[in-house]
Amino acid sequence: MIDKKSYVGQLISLKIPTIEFSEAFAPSNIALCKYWGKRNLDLNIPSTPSLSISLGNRGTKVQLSIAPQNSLSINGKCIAQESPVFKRTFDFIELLVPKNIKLSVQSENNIPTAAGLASSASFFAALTISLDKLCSWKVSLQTLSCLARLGSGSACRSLHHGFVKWLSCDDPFQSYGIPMDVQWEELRIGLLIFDDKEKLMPSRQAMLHTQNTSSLYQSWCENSNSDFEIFHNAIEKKNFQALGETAEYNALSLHAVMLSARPAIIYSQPETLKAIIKIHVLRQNGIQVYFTQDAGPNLKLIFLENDLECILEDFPRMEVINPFSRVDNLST
Ligand code: 2P0
Repeated sequence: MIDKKSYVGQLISLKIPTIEFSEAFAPSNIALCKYWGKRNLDLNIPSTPSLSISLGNRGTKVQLSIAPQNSLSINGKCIAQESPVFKRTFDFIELLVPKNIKLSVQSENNIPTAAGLASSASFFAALTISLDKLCSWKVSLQTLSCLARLGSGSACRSLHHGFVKWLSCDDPFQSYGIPMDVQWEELRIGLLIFDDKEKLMPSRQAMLHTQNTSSLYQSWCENSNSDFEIFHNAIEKKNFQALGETAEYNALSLHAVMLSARPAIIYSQPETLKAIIKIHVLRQNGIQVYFTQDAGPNLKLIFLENDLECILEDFPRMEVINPFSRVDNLST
């Protein structure tokens, strides 16, 4: 199997930056069909296909400037050189720019960091686009998606707006985010944030632990493959019920496989379960609302614009996102 450095070498040639400053934005994405496990740890090639929805103008802006030494700030807060986030960021940058180039990286999120809201995905996607601008690689979004994937697997989906699929395959050059040509203007995502603190176990570690210790992991992979097909059809046909039911099923299966790891990984909190029960009661009362949950206690509700008022009665603090509201091209 090809190593990371040779892989990058086949995608871009390392270049001295041509400008002093660059900036780029990338949206957060929420997986409907989840990525949970890798067939290649080094290159972040997933065990199963996944499918996400990008969150329009909610995500991360990254600004890069040439500097005397490397530095990183997130939402105005300076990150210590010894921290894992700093190391992960500059390990990634050093793969993509000559070693003697030092950068100041400033990242601003308009979505809670480390709350299971995929901010590492939007960060590495925005960082990759910004590096492309700084170094004038002038490569395709497909190539940028392959590069962003090395920072964080799910980042390869944040290179695009709307619905994005990411296939699982042996060839690392074929594993990137592919946008679906579907606009679903009425679709809404509601964020229910119960806890925006750093999670107890980072996704990367939890994913590996699940894959290595759960006896249900193989079934999770089989189910994911069939869920992916159902999602694909549901989105193409705009079959909301199939989309919502499969999203809930896939998220609950993700948490079931984590519960079956040894020791178990438990991200849900009492508020999570209370909200899930409320959602089920709403559905019994004829409101078409579903949820998905990632590696954290928070829920993301999935519904259509028509039902917004009713859902807000039960969840008045829900933040509502219209994934298709705006959106410029992310191309460089
Ligand atoms: C996803 N998650 O599909 C799933 C669902 C969390 C739950 O992708 O090791 O931070 O950097 O490739 O991308 C989180 O995993 O993991 C994630 P790495 P990443 O959105």
